[in-house]
Amino acid sequence: MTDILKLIKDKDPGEKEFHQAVEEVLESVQPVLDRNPQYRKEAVLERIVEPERIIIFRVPWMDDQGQVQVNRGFRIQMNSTIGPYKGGLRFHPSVNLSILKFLAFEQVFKNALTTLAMGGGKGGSDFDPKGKSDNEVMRFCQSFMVELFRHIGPNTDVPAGDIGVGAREIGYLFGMYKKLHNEFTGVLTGKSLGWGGSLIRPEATGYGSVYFAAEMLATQNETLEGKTCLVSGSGNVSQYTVEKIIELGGKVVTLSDSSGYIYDEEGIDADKLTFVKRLKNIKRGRIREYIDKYSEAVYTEADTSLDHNPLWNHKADCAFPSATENEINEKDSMNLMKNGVKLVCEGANMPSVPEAINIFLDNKILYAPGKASNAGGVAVSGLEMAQNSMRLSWPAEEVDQRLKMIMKNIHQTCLDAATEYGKPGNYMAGANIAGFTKVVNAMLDQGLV
Ligand code: NDP
Ligand code: 2IT
Repeated sequence: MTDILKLIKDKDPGEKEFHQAVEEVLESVQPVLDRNPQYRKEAVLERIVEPERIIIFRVPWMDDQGQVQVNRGFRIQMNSTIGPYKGGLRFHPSVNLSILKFLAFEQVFKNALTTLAMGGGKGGSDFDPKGKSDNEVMRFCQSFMVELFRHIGPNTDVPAGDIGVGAREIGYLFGMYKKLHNEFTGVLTGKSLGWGGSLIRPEATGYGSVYFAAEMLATQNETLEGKTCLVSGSGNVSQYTVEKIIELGGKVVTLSDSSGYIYDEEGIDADKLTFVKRLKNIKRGRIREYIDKYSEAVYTEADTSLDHNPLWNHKADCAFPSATENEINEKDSMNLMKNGVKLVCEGANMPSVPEAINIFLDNKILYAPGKASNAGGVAVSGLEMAQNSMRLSWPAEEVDQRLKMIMKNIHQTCLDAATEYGKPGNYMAGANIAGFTKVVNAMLDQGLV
C-alpha cells in the first residue's frame, strides 16, 4: 500500500489533494487486499489510481470589454468499468489537476455505491464565474464546449454541475453541445426541467445528505427533530440541506461563503431560506447581506490568519460541511467535539482533513464520508439519464422516493461492509471497501484494458 502512495507521489509530486484521497481509500481497503491477494497480483491499485484519460485544453473567450481571456479546461476520465464516465464540472479559480483528480477518484467509488451504472469522472476550469455577466459566462461555456464536445456523449461521458456550475452553465453548455453534434441527447445532467432535466435533481445532494444523516441517527433511535445543526456553504448543496433539515424539525444556525459566515441563533426558517436562495441564485450576492435583512443574525468575516474556522465553534448537535474540501481542520474537529456535536455528515467532497476524521472516529460520533452521504446528487443524475433514454419524466414523488431508497441502501451497504471487515460503525471504511470492491471485481472481470 505504501508502495502505491510512493508511486503516485513520485510520479505526480504536488498533487496533495489527490494523494490525500488515495491514502484514505488505501488505508481503508487494506483488509480487503489482505483477504484477496489476487488484487495485488493483478495490480488493481496501480490501475485504479491512474486515470484512463486526461484531457487538458485552452479555453479562449472574450470579456464584455472586448478583451481576450484565456482559461484552462480539464476533463479527467478516471474509470469507466461500471458505466460511462460520470461526474461534475467545477468552475473555480482554485481548480487544478490535483483537485480534479481527487474529485474524479472519489467519484468512482461514490458512483459505485449508488448501484447505478456510472463510471467516474470530473472536470472543470480555473474560470471564476463570480462577478462575470451572463454573457461572459455564456461565451466561456460555449468555448469550453467547443473542445469538450468531442470527448463526451450519453454513452461515453456525462458531465454535470459542481462548484460554480449550476443550471445556467449547464444550459449554455448543452446548447453548444447540441449545435455541434446536431443531436438532442442526455449528454449532461442537471438540465432545466423544460428540456430534459429531472425533478428533484437540484434538491438531490442536499436532501440525500440529510436522508443519510437521518439513517445514521435512526441506528441510535434518534431523529433530527429539535437538533441544532451547523451548515457551511450557501450554494446548491447547502440550500437543500437546510430545506430538508427544517422539514424534519431540525434548526440550522449557520451558513457561509468564501467571504464569511452568518450565525442566526433563532434558526434559519423557511422564509429566511427563500431569501438566501434568491440572494445566492438570482442576485448572486454575498451571505453577509443576510444580516441586512435579518439583524438578529451575526456576520463574521473569514479570517485566514486564524488556526480554525469559527463557524465550527458553536454549540450544536450536528454538522453538515457543504462548501468545499478541507474546510474542517484538526482544530475545527476538536471544537466540534467540545461543542457537543454527535454527527458530522459531509455534503461537500472531502471537507474533513485526515486528522479531523481520526478525531471523529476516536470519539465514536456518527461520521459520514462525502462519497456516501453526498451521493444523492449523482444518483439522481443517474435517474435523469434513465429518464432521458426512455424519453419520459417521472413525478417528483417518484424521484424523491427512489433517492430515499438509494440513500438508505448506501447507508446499509456501508454498515455491512464495515462490519464484515471488523470496523463496525465506521462508515468511512465501509464506503471505501464497498465502492472499491465493486469496481475492482468488475475490472478483473473485464480483463487487462
Ligand atoms: P455551489 O457553487 O453551489 O456552492 C459552493 C459554496 O461553497 C458557496 O457558498 C461557495 O462560496 C463556497 N465555497 C466554494 N469554494 C470555497 C472555498 N475555497 N472556500 C470557502 N467557501 C467556498 O457548489 P455546490 O453546492 O454544488 O458544491 C458544494 C460542495 O458539494 C462541493 O464540495 C461539491 O464538490 C460538493 N458536491 C456537489 C454536488 C452537487 O450536486 N452540486 C454533489 C456532491 C457533492 P463562494 O460563493 O464565496 O465561492
Ligand atoms: O460531486 C458530485 O457527485 C457532483 N458534483 C455531482 C455529479 C453528477 O454527475 O451529478
